[in-house]
Amino acid sequence: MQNALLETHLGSLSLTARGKVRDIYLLNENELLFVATDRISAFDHVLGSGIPDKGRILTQLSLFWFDFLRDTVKNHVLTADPAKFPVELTPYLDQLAGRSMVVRRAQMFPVECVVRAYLSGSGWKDYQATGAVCGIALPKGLRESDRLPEPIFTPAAKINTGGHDENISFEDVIATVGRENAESLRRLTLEIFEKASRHAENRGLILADTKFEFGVIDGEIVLADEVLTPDSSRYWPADGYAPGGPQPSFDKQYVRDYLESIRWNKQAPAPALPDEVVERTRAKYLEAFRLITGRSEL
Ligand code: Q0Z
Repeated sequence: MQNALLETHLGSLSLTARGKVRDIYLLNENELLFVATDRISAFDHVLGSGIPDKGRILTQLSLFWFDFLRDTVKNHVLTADPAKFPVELTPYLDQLAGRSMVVRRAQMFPVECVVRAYLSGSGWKDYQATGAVCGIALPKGLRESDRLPEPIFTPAAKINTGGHDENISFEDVIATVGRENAESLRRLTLEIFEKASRHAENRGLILADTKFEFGVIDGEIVLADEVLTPDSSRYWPADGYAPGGPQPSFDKQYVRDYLESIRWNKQAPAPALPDEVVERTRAKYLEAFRLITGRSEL
């Protein structure tokens, strides 16, 4: 097995954004390099160990979904073929191959386009407090992880540096991006989700919710960032789905169980993971990749 890649080092290229697990570099005025590292987060912290191949697996999953959705929405991908990367990247192709894409720089909407088909996470919290999620009233008597009558658009505002995104109403989205964009973002989010969740269901996976990020390139709305990965989505195994409580995470359950077992206080520094937890978690990411793409090789 390869070692995990925890940090990228791309010489003089300038880092535009560093997320918990992804790094974005500026290539030129119109192009960015989007890199998925092998870092893994849990309980809002990046852990001391990475998961070998996680970045490659998630990048190949995003590419699968961009292609799956190509007739529904334009996207930001220019190429994921290292042979077509700009020459400045040649010294770093070993680090980058399989885990990175050259993407078109978009004017990003400052709205997280979340869609939920099941009641979980902050949606469940909001529902318990108010009977609604993002101002959308829901039937009474729903339990945690229940399926909703239909998928709902539950946007969130990005909070910089660490903080959780804040659920906002559709009226708030309109105030931020204008009515026409807000309606386009909602329509695209629900249409993409419908296609993807049907595919997931056919493969034995429940897509409980996911988050899309859109931007504008040449006046057109494009799907950007990562798409429908386990990091941006809640996938649950359909087998064993049992509403009335939280569902086990498809990918991170061994990690969470380990962190609970050692009674980590969820304050930095986050612990490293034992080899067995790393290996089992890697196997779950590979299983998700195989189920979704039907391919067994990256
Ligand atoms: C996405 C993010 C990440 C930290 C900027 N095509 C694009 N054009 C312009 N900006 C972005 C994209 Cl994808 C963009 N993010 C979110 C991703 C690390 C933050 F990998 N920030």
